[in-house]
Amino acid sequence: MNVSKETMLLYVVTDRTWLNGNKLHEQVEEIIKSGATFIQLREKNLDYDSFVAEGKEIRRITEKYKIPFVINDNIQVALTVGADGVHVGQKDLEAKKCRELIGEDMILGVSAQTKEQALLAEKNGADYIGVGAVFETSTKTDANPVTFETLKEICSCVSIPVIAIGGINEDNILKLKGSGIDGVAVISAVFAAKEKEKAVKTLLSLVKEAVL
Ligand code: TZP
Ligand code: MG
Repeated sequence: MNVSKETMLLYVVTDRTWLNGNKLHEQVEEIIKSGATFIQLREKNLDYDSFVAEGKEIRRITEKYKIPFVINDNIQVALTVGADGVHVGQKDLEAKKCRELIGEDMILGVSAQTKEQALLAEKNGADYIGVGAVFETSTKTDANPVTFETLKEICSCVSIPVIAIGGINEDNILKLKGSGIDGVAVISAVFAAKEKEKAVKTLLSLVKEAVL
């Protein structure tokens, strides 16, 4: 499935760390209403049934607002909840195998840290590439750093959309200008923010400048 470049602008990845007793799907709805263009459900510690239950709630909301919705790593959950696709990293199931399992119509996102990985992912059926960590992040402790030069190189060598991830916030997002990215993926810049609506609106207006 082709993903349109406009939907890649502000890709928000979920995290329960800062929920403070609130419901994840309610926060996701607020984030979408404020302008997020893409949602990824990323759960590292939930059991299968809870993962599916959360996935179904977020499917309902993303459907209502017509926002693409993918599941991190877990194809079984993606298929069960009727998500639009899956996102996998270099240590997860390889892109080629994922594409075989999900078919042609679902979205396949792949993380890449090098030009070679990005080209291979594109060849094997990825619809977009996530590149990072472009800045220092404490959200993913095992993230490998990716330089601006590598990000730029990846953007110029693949023809599918590229989004940057890792430590991106309103203070550094414009440093990505000129790299050729189509959007940014963020976790803490939105989920750790006290005023999520404000955070999303600010990031969305800045990313429009960063992709020019
Ligand atoms: N992959 C590379 S960095 C990262 C992931 C999932 C974490 C991004 O989180 P944050 O809070 O936006 O730095
Ligand atoms: Mg993964």
